Amino acid sequence: MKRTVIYPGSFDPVTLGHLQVIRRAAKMFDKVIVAVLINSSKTPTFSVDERMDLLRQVTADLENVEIAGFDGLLAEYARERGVNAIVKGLRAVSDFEYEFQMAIANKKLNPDLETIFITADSDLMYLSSSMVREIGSMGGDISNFVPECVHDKIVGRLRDKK
Ligand code: COD
Repeated sequence: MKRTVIYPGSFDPVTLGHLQVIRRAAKMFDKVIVAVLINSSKTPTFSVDERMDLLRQVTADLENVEIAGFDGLLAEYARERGVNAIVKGLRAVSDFEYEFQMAIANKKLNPDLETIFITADSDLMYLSSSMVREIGSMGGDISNFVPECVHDKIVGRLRDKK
């Protein structure tokens, strides 16, 4: 049986932390669907198309990774796609409570759905998209935080947004 997982998130924009979680998941599973939330209550800095485009570029070498968009409940999307496991990234303890709550809620909404947690390396543990947006929009150096191949695109967009 083919083992497929969904890695959902905002990816606004994709960071080296996200990329490490994707790479680790791609080694463990036959297929990884990276699913970008479309209907977020947060106002995104990058459009869904831009976020998906950046994700496609940084995962171009990974044959078993698909980039998709999803709307509504993750538990429903997983059911629609016939997938019974989702991958989440865990950073510091601060992520734990929120992620734990979501794992329980998702399991209640879809009892077949398991949540699997993957950590990034300790040097990427502090990294978040919001930090990248803030540093980048103030002209700081984000080259240690985002994949090299999309660095200039992200810097350009953050500058335009200012
Ligand atoms: N190291 C390790 N993991 C990381 C790092 C890092 N440096 N940075 C981010 N991550 C992990 C996050 O912990 C998260 O698991 C994932 O990567 C994505 O992160 P973000 O910030 O891009 O995305 P979020 O956390 O805003 O995504 C939230 C979801 C879209 C998953 C959530 O809102 C959702 O499922 N929404 C759909 C509606 C729904 O079903 N709601 C009910 C949920 S119970």
